[in-house]
Amino acid sequence: LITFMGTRKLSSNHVQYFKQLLGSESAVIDGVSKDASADLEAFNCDWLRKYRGHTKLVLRPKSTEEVSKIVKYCNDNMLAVVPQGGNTGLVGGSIPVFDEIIVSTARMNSIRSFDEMSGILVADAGCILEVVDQYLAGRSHIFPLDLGAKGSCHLGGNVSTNAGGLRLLRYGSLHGNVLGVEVVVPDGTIVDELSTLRKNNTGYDLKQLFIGAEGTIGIITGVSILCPQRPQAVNVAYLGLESFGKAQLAFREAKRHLSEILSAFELMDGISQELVERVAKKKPPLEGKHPFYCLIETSGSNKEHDDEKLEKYLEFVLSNDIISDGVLAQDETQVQSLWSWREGIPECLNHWGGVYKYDVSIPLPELYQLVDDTRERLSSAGLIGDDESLPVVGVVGYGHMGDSNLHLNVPTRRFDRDVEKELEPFVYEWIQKRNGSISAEHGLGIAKKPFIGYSRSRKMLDMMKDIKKLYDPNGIMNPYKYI
Ligand code: FAD
Ligand code: 2HG
Ligand code: ZN
Repeated sequence: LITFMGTRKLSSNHVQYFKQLLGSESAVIDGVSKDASADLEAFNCDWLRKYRGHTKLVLRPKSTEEVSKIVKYCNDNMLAVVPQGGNTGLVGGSIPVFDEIIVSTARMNSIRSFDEMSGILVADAGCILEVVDQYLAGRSHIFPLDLGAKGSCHLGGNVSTNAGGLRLLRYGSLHGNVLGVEVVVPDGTIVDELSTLRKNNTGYDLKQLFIGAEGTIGIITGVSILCPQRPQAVNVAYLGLESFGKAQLAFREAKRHLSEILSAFELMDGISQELVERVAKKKPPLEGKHPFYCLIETSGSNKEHDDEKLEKYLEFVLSNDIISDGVLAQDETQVQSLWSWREGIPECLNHWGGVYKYDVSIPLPELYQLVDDTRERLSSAGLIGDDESLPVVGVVGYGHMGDSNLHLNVPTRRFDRDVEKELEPFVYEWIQKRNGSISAEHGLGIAKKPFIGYSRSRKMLDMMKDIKKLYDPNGIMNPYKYI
């Protein structure tokens, strides 16, 4: 195997050091001195089954001090490291490219403190998002981020990817909610910036560098985050619409009628819902078929007020022909069931051989045009159809319409060179022409690294490279990714 330029190959002496350092058997998965391929498999393969690493060593530290000693040793010995959380990332960032050592945060999973007065939580990086949210639910608070992978992803992974998710529209980005981080930087130093202050304008706000850095300049070991009060009333409506133009009107009206209680506005196209129906084999929420669907969620403090506002909104959009049909969840089970038609899309699209994924920001009026143009391109190339011999199952568009963030997904029966050639650089050029972003929320990892120049200027890239060189001069932290 080839190791990173300048970094060294792992030896059994290195492994011995880590075994002594971490003590317990379960803290080291050692594929150097024996065959451990079965145990290493889950760490070497990503959620999309698209990227495959060749690590022979997974380290599972229990404390920040252990992470610090691991990283210092790696830096001193020029050993490359890949931080891994829940391994749900969609750009291959958590998978080693060659045989880098994986440092997993799975065993660092304690909640350190929670202050009910301020809503500020301090927790280890390896806490699972859903577990934390349940903990907060018992204390009348909510985690300000929610996403389909919540049952597996870790807070450290969320912060390192600056995950956006389903309620960014309401609670804002992690750049605003994260108040502090504890990070082990590549020379092994622990940077303790676990501030619990909302305001702190003393110098550069360097913690922001680690939010969305995808493990390229350090390993996040703890986070401090502001959590809102849990809403007492949650309503969900699922709407059928005849065009993307009407979906925009529905969004405009949702902001007007529901302003302060609007907590999600999600878009799903007709094919996304047909594929969920086909794969999950469940009955759709609405009777007829519609070209587009929107999911609206409201979260507020007074059920009666919220019901009234939402009913007025639905009356308005129905009587003005903005929506064709709609259904309102009557209880918590129906809330979950309606959400499953949106949250369940990525998993259902993974049902065939593979999925080409583009996670883009575009000004709202043109958001869906990219899907139409891509579909037309792949059709003209004769690559889409129900015929099993054709590679493409469909061209699907859905996403966080409230944030102008589209997920263009192309599920395929197999990863295929011809499909790839039609999609890239076509999609990236399309985005560049509209000054959009080629990675709105999933990050760069290995998948989008070569395309960063479509969304960032030369000068910005040079500044990013300077930062990487400054903090990680030996290039040991998540090499080959990002920039
Ligand atoms: P991993 O996949 O383990 O790692 C992701 C990156 O962060 C890698 O580069 C890794 O090296 C780095 N990293 C991990 N932990 C650390 C750490 N402690 N310190 C430094 N670097 C670290 N994303 C969204 O933004 N919005 C969504 O709505 C959304 N929905 C999703 C739904 C599904 C079904 C799936 C599978 C993914 C979804 N994602 C979404 C992708 C998203 O990035 C992740 O789910 C999540 O934020 C990653 O967390 P993780 O712990 O799994 O990180
Ligand atoms: C979502 O919003 C996630 O469901 C995943 O960001 C999107 O798989 C995708 O493309
Ligand atoms: Zn998303």
